[in-house]
Amino acid sequence: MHKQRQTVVVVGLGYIGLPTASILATRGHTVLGVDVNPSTVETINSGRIHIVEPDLDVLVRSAVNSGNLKAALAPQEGDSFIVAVPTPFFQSGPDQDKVPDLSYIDAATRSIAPFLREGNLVILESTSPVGTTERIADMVAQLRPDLVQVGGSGRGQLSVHLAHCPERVLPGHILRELVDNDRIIGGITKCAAERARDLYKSFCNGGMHLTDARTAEMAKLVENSSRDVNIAFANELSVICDKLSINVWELIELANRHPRVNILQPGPGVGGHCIAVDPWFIVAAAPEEARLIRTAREVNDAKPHWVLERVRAKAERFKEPVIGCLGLSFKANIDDLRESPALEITLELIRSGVGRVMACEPNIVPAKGDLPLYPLEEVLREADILLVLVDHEEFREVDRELLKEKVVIDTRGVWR
Ligand code: SAJ
Repeated sequence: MHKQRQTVVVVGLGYIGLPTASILATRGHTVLGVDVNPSTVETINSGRIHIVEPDLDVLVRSAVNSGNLKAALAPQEGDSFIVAVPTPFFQSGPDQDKVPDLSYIDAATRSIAPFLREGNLVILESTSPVGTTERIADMVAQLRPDLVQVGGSGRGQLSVHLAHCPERVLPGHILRELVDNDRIIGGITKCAAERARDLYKSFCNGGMHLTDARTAEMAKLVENSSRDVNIAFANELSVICDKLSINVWELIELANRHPRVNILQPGPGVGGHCIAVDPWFIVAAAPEEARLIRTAREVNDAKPHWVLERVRAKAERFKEPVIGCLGLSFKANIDDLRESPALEITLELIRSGVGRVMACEPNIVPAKGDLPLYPLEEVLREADILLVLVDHEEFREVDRELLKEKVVIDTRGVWR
């Protein structure tokens, strides 16, 4: 029987690893958080955070103050290990297809391998292509042959338990969703899944759904692909409606009055590290079969270019256009710029010299040398064209009187 209070090593202290490590620590586990970035480690050990997420600062401070959470550059021995590192993609092959980059997972596996003991639990939380948990098992078996037990059948079995438990929290609501969301737990063995479930039960109130590792891996990819396909539908509608002079926001609101219709919201494109990435893992695994999933990605990836064309067309009316870009993050009320279409559009406007660009991002403190950021009031005063790229609260509250003389391109329907 495993211990209720464990020593847990969490590898990767980003948007998933840090909240998970902190909540485990506040539930009485002894947690070592590991990150390759020395400044991240230092920040966390001083009880502060390096990312923006509501209430995370309070949680991390209390976890560090309790003495249960420490950050370090390298792992140590423990009872359980949670891997929460990025899984980006890179372009490869003659068609420049997007294929998953497992180098962070491989590096994390290599870093924990020397510290593994018989009976340990290793959980992969990073969103991963199907087969990654098995790949970790193979790597551990290679790096630590002493952990492979040869059974009666002559086949080797790892004496470390491995499971995939994909994170499913929504940035901006991570702490609530970490506790309330159901979890899918896929074990390489049934025992591994049960062990992982027992650990998650110490902080998660949601249902625990046990399966095998491959199904859990695919479930996570499918969840995000489903959202991507639905957003692509909304984005395609917005382009069609523009052509037909129909207000897409009103249209969607009306269509959604149907009891079985639930259309999502169009935007300038799909950003973030998850929805714009994960569907490619399915496409890479089944390129011939994943036709709808690939097309949805292409529709969403094309949306920033469509927005840029609209801005260029409007800018032509001005001799020296000033373009106010409202929002840079990939979605509302966060600071996360990963795969952000808003940032992509803003940088392209600057690069192509369409006009003078004034970017405003209320969630980011401007650093010297970076893209210059302007206060909202200044942008509202000086810009000829106001391009809404993110539906931040601050923008919703803008006095509509201030927009009267402006050309407005509202990709989020904030001022509809
Ligand atoms: N978006 C739209 N229209 C919409 C909804 C979203 O354009 O109607 C855009 C957003 O602006 C953003 C992108 O899509 O650019 C993604 O945002 P999101 O809020 O849909 O999702 P993420 O990336 O913040 O988090 C997703 C979540 N997955 C699902 O909802 C299925 C979350 O639960 C996952 O944990 C997360 O991906 C992840 O880490 O995989």
